Amino acid sequence: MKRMLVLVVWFGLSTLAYAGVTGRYVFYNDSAFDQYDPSANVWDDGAVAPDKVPLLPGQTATFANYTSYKRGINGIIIDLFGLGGTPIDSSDFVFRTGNSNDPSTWTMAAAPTSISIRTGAGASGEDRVTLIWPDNTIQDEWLQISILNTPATGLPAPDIFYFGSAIGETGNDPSHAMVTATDELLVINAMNTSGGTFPVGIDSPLDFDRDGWVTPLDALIVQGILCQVPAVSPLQLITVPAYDPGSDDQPVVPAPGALLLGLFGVATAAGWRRRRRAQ
Ligand SMILES: [Ca+2]
Ligand SMILES: [Ca+2]
Ligand SMILES: [Ca+2]
Repeated sequence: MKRMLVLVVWFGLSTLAYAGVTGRYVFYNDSAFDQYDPSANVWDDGAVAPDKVPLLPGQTATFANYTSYKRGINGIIIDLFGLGGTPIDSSDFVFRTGNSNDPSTWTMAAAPTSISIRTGAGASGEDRVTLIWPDNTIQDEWLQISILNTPATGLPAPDIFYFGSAIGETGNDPSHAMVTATDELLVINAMNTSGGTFPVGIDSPLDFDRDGWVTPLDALIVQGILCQVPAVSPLQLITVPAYDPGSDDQPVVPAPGALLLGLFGVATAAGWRRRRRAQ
């Protein structure tokens, strides 16, 4: 009985790690919104794509999960709390790239060239981790990011999310992410309607070089994709695997259940000790 109680306490407390991921963002590194600064620093915050959200386990991709940036995916920002105190490096992550529904078959991606932490710089004061890849090393495919449960991250279990890249895609058809002449026409027609080039915000679906303007250069980016030989394979609107408690490649387990279990274990152990003393 005593051993069982100890086990319950240990299991409950071991899952009580006070750490978690509160933000997962893609940003346009070295864009106009980043002051054209290729390094990781506070400017990156202004280049976070406000209209993009991570694809999470069990979900099917939409235009909200991939970017059209001409440099591909070159910057990811993660907000975490409860970091373990040791430096985070590439061994705290697994990166895979692919374009199918089965990420276990994807290719291991190159580690970021830069992993940096800004303490307290997260959206609500968490620590902000910035990952930077060279331009166009991850493009026209999906990037899976697994933040591992290591002493450095402090996470109780891995956290997994995805962002995609489809350079030159306007998201004009929700049923696919194919870059076609229609995407180029949308840019040209918008300029014709405005009487020429015009300024846009960071969430414009027509500003592929993210210079803050819709110009003929954006139309040329689409044309470049259409003319590539061999042809660029379109990004697939994938459905990624759901949470699987049998795998160690999983998102963070919910804390409330662990908390209750831990408290239950502590209370039961205390009661057991009281009964022992009374005997
Ligand atoms: Ca930057
Ligand atoms: Ca399209
Ligand atoms: Ca532009």
